Amino acid sequence: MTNIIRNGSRNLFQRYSGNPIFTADNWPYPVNTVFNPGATTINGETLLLVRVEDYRGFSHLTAARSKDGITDWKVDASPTLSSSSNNQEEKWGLEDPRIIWLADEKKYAITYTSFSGGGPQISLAMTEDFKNFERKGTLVPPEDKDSALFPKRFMGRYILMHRPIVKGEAHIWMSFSPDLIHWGEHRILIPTRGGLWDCHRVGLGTQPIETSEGWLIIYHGIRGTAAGKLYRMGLALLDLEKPWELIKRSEEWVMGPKAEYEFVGDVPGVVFPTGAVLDKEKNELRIYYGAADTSVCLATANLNEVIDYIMNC
Ligand code: BMA
Repeated sequence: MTNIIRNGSRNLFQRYSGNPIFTADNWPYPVNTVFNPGATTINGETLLLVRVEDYRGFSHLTAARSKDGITDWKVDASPTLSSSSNNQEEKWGLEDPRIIWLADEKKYAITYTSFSGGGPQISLAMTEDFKNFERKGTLVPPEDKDSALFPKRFMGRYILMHRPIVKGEAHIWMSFSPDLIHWGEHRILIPTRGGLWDCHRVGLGTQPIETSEGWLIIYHGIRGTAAGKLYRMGLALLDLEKPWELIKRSEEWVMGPKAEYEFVGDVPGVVFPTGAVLDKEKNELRIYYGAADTSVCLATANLNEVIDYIMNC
């Protein structure tokens, strides 16, 4: 395979030269794969909550910490958050977490896919330290995936972005709640687009990122091909005060599978962004993503260039 990697639209995102940052081979205990991590910062460090698939095919979440978010990771020696056998809601494991800091509650909120016998659904856990977790149960029932809360309330309401499957269609939806328990006012925010690279399915990628121009949304779009599905990354911008208003959406994908590690693995052709950290000093956006459902990778971008691109595309 060639060493030349095209980065996608305008080379906005650069792959880290040390990718993948995690594989099953450098994990502290035996596992099948590690991928699709949630990301945040805590005590001045970057924390990834990595989805880890065991040899039964069930997933759990394990924390990895690093000072610079790139090197010298310390991974918990055993699973950090896993399903208990008597929890029907999480019977087949926990997947694809997204993390936000809820300043009002002074807690991190982790939304994740809990796999119940009835299918994938969205659950919430709160934590202050990524050691002790308070489970809040299911927010929305199957079939649903790819969710994150916004880090603040809007007109007193929490907002959840998520991706239910309704009549076979897979669009990104938004729902509202006064208390994180009762959800309503469900609406489609980012639909699939016929003919384009995101025609088959779309789903939220990383947690929403607050910028001066609006909430930056990084999402994945899927197109079926003769060789299987391609999972690529696109951008959207939501109004800062009224995030239910879509300001912009990129027509092109901004990163798609090109590197060998994005094509060789359990599910080839997958770039699946799930975590973002903004380095405000460098104005650098670090995106953590799952590659081919097999490894954890990193791509970086200059935030100004990303905003410029989305505002003018
Ligand atoms: C999605 C999710 C992700 C996975 C992706 C590609 O539906 O299940 O966890 O990375 O498919 O297989």
